[in-house]
Amino acid sequence: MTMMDKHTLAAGHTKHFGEEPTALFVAPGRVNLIGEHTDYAEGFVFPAAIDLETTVAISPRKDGRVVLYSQNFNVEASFDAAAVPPHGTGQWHDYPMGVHAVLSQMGIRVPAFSMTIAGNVPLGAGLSSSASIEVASALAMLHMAGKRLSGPEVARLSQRAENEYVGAPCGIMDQFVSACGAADHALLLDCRSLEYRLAPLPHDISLVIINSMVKHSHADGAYKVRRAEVAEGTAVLHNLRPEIHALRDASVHDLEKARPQMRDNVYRRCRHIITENSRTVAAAAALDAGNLKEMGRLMAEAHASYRDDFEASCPEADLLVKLAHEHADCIGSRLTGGGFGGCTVNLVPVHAAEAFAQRLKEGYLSATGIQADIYLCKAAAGARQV
Ligand code: GAF
Repeated sequence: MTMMDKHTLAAGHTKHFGEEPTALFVAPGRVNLIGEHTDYAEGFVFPAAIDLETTVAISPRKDGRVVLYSQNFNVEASFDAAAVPPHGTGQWHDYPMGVHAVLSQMGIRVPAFSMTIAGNVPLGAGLSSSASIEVASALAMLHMAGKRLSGPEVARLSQRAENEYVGAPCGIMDQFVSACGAADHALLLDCRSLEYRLAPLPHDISLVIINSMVKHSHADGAYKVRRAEVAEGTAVLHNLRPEIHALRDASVHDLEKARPQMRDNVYRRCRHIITENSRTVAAAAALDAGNLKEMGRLMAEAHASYRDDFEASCPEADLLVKLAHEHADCIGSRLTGGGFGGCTVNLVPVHAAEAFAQRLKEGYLSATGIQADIYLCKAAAGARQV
């Protein structure tokens, strides 16, 4: 967060509530380099936090209310702190209120407060705007309650808010990297043990994120259907070999043996996840070894698997990846995030990033009539007080 943003947020809070904030927090969005839909299957993911973020300002109140103000939308929502609605209502404030509800289930009482939320993570673009709102609000509310939790604990409670309150059945990846990411690093996370390690990203590589402008939503059908298909396939494999509890315990060989007992689409969803887990671990190793060519190859393979086996891409994202691969400076390109729209992530040398983005923007516009938004990002630090 720049000093300027910090002052703008604090000034906006003071203007709206007539009280200066007592603390400010920031939580980043994320881009996933590889490892898609593997998190809820207890597999591996390799995302990075990015320098698009949600910022939150907070101050105490004396009237027993929780009042939330969205600076982006210039709207306010107000609740009795002792009687928070038990479920989300499909509105913007579900994310912070979900965090409030989960904290209270955890026995953490948050005294009444005013909160201003602002941010520049594009909504519904697959860059985890919701996770960044949850994580930033969680830090602010914990501060208000005088409690400290670890990054992984903040991630867990934020995921619970999204699953149980918002009603979106996401895994842990987005909240985890928003809470625990580090500047100039990607994060390899084992979603079973929640053990993780940071992998340095080369300084001369830019994360070029291109928004297809096709909107996606986690709470809608397709993501849930994929989760159900993965659960169905896992159950078949478990029947065959009881030591298989999640797809990371299965090999492609196991899957071939189980194939006659699986619906074809379920078989292909499982094949995506089993192979994606191997690619994700291999991609982190390739980056460690400085082998960008191998990293790019794995990203291309991951995109093809996401498109053909998992069927979670869309023609617009496929076109963006194809245009990227035609460019000499492209190291790797794939659709990132939950799928069915959103953004592609492209690894491009810093010196070529602007020209690469411009070329893709033009090619995409002439083929689809759509103006893509471009974000030239860096891997950023995880959530923190500022
Ligand atoms: C969304 C979800 F929120 C994540 O948990 C993850 O499953 C991702 O889609 C797909 O990899 O971002």
